[in-house]
Amino acid sequence: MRVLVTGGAGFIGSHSVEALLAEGHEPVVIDDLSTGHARNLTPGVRLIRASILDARALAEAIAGCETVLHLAAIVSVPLSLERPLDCHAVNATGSLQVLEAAHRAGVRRVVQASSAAVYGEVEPPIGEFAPLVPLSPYGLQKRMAEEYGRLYGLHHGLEVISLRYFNVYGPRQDPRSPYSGVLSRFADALARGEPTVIFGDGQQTRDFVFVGDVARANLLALTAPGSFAGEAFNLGAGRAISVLEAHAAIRAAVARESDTARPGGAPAHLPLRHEPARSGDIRHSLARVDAARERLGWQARVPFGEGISRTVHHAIGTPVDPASGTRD
Ligand code: UD2
Repeated sequence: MRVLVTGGAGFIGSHSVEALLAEGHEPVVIDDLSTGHARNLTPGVRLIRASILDARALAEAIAGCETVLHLAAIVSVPLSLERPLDCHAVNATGSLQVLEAAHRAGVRRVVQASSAAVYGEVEPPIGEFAPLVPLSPYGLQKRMAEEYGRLYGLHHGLEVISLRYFNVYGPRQDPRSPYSGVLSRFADALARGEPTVIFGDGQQTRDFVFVGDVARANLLALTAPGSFAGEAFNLGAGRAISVLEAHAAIRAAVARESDTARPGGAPAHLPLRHEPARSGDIRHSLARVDAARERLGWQARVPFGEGISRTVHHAIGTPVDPASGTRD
């Protein structure tokens, strides 16, 4: 199956491209490389370097594709508050462009990345039928994309499945932006022996799901037999972990890993600072994951400890790019 992967050179995208290749599919990637990297892609994968807002490039990329995995987005809650128009353009209008291009190209199914942010502050565990009252432009934009997807099903027979990711982590998540996922920031800083910051008391919890599990869910959603038009599924591990617990797990993994890499070389001093809680942060987030298990046959497999080891291994093993200061 030929699959267009928007944002395919990014964090979740590149893992999804690998999962598609491993099953013998043919991914085609459109990515403007705003946060992704061409080096994330397996050599030989076709990359069209363009934004999803470029209708002509999108039409060219989508031609001949049976399905679309739409991941391209500006993925940040705080950034969507600072730059709502830019984020709206990519996350809402861009998603609409992808749906329109898919409809015109006769695509059968679109699987699109949504987010736990569509729920806002809801009593966990959060099921798919919880009220959708997003607290940020980002959550609203993802919700709009879901709703557009439902309408394309209703009016054009395009099957659109929305996957509501919870907190995805793992190798290749960019750690160097202030908006990066907390675990990539901790792994990168602790691997360098740099200070880490916990916003608030650290007792806030998240449902951390490993990127390999998310890539497998994307693949299942693209290929599952049956009809799922307009449906949305939570993707989480179904376990609440506090930021403090995660910090301790990463610190331990860094000490273990540094010792293996350089015996006796574990950083001696790993300072931890507390700062005031980030405005707009939700306190607790935990997914109910029964729907994905029952309908798609998916559940997270990688235990948190193992996911952390792989993330830390990558952070320690990847040289820092001297030009950008970023890791692979
Ligand atoms: C995640 C997603 C976001 C959206 C949202 C849905 C990421 C990067 N963001 O936002 O796109 O889907 O979930 O609810 O996956 N923190 C620290 N120290 C740091 C960085 C963060 O203590 O250096 C805290 C932060 O204040 C928050 C928690 O860690 O309480 C998680 O922060 P995050 O930015 O990784 O993810 P979140 O849950 O805000």
